[in-house]
Amino acid sequence: MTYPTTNSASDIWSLRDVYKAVAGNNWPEIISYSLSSSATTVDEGDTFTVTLNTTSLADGTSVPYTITGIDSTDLSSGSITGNFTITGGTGTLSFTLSEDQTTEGTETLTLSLDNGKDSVSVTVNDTSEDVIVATGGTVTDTTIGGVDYRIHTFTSSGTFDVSSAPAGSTVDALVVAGGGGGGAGSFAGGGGAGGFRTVTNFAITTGSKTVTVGNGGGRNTDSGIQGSSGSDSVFHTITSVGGGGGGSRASFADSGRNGGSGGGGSREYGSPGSGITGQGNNGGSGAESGGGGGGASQSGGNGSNATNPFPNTVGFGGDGQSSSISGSSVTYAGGGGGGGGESSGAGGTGGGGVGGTSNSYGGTGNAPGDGVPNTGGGGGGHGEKTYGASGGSGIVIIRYLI
Ligand SMILES: [Ca+2]
Ligand SMILES: [Ca+2]
Repeated sequence: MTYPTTNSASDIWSLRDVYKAVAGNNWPEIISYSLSSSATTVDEGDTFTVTLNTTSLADGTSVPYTITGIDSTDLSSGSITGNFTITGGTGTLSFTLSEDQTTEGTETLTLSLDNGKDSVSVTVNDTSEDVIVATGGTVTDTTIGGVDYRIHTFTSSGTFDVSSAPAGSTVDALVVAGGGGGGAGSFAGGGGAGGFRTVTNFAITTGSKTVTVGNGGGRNTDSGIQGSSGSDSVFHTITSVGGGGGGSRASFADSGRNGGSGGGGSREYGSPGSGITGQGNNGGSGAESGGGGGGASQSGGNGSNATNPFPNTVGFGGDGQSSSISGSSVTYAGGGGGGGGESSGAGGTGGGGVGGTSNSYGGTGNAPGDGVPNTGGGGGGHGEKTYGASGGSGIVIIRYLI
């Protein structure tokens, strides 16, 4: 038995020294194992490495490990079980998390040596979730009430192409058709708003879905025909009907057209166009002045019977309906105002154009206002024997959870 020489206070024997002194050349090596990770938190898709530092292990030694807390589908490279191979006392393994498009919540991955000597844990953020993947329109992401949405806004026709839709996927959608044009000639009817429809939790599957954004009814320069109706807007199986054109001056054209919302009747007691329940409302009746076009939440106002002063109360355009599908409240689908003499019908909230006035009856001959583009607002009816204003184009907005 050989005792090591001690020469200073710092040269104190360790337990190992004592053991080695007692056991001589037969003492068992004490092997240490220490695991470390290149990251403590990773996202799905990230790669990290785990290093095993050892003492007293020969090159080529295999040290088995097992990962718990995730399963094999969570890794796109690397294995749930396997071995570190030791070189110069160290073994290193690399792991990449799968972008699995599965909603799992945060997970904790723990790699443990099978010999129980050490383990290391890594937090995995659930950054690849079970969501719809789609293209089309203008895409924006927003948080509404703490919930994350992706929004596709179509201001012109296109397609909504769904490349991935997990089972049970749904979308919300707003579909607003083009507004009707106003009637032409003196004291004409306002155009009806485009049909306004919303759907929530609408089931969606993969594939290309048609999106049509209806145009507004065009400017009408012929008082012998009614204002042009707006065109329908479509999302997949959901159709909103274009707004009805306003009645024009001629007795055979003085009725408002039917539509999503109906057009207003013209002077000389033109009858109003009918709206479609669930999409809009009726226009107002014509009297001595024009009726307003119907809006999504309100019928158009009736024209006035007054002839002295002649006529200065005119049918207003019916108000539209607000939607917060985009994350902020926006009003769509207001009716166009009727045309009058001194005054004219106001456009309905939601893009309805104001009616025009006449310079023959105390007015100043103001031109009627067009429906605002991408609101589905109806155009105003004219007070003069000129033209009825155009309806506004529609819009389609689709959103879903991300
Ligand atoms: Ca995962
Ligand atoms: Ca995931």
